[in-house]
Amino acid sequence: MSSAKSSILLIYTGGTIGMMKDYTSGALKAFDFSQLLKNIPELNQLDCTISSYSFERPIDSSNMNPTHWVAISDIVAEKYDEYDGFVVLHGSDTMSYTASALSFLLENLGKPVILTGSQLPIGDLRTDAKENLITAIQIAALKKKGKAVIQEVGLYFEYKLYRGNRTTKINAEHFQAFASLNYPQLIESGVHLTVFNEYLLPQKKKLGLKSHRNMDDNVAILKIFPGINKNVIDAMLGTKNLKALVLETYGSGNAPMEEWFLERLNNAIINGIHIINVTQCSGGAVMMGHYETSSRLKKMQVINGKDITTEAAITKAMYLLGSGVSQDLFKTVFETSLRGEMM
Ligand code: ASN
Repeated sequence: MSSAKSSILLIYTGGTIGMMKDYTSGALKAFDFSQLLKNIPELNQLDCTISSYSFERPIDSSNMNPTHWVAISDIVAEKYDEYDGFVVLHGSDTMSYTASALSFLLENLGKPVILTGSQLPIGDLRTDAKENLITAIQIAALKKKGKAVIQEVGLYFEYKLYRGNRTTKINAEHFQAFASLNYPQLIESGVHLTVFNEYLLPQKKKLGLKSHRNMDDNVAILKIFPGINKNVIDAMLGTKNLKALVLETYGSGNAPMEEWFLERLNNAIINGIHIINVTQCSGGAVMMGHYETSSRLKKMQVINGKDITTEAAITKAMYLLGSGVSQDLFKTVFETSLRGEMM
């Protein structure tokens, strides 16, 4: 850490982390965020200054949508020069989607934006909120030779910092609620914080932050299953204004070889719908052409999602469509890693 204290902005959006138990009634209620330091005196021991900003109406993350993502990104962009790092408190349910979306919206990010939350409310005796919050702040405050150690969107949960756009929520019960199956952790919190420098996104040189504001929601996700029928495919591909479809396929990107299925996908592509092949496995990558069951997909110009998560794929599609990338370039740009989201 450099000698100058880091200044951190906590952005509170809602989720379980921000709730306190009212011990008289036993009910969970939203926590008054202006009282944060009073309720968590441990924060005073951190070697940084902490300010907070709260959504006017904190939400359960199931209610998150692209408008909220842009709102969070706007706050970071607006306050970018004032703070050394940002911690976003967020419900865990859709945290991986928000982390992925923010990674695309915040281009050339040179400071940490760390999302965290908890499985139990901050006021619960056995809460995981305090450790997650305190360590997320410490990580956001980390500096080396005056420069931020983390210069990307991260997600901190249960002793691990992950690249945000590589994560997925894997458990609704365990404190270890997230996994990053296709990319190693960036930091592990034990007695010390161990930073795995080789896995961090490279330090930004002189490029300034470029924040984006457009996400196009004319997208969909379709998880295929044995027995999927024509009506389902037709309904999905016939969705009004559909521009991109994330197709969750089997294993390394495989799908049924039935003619009616392939023909429908091919027609959709000819009609300008981008189809992105991602695997429905939790880990591993799409390898189109590896099996016969994916060769036709490759030939008809289905986009290779490689090892991207579904969360990153859908938000990347929204971002690219919103950024106005041309129809011809969409496939090439999608298949390129923009923020370390894919191999
Ligand atoms: N439903 C909550 C949310 O995502 C779950 C949590 O935060 N643990 O907002």
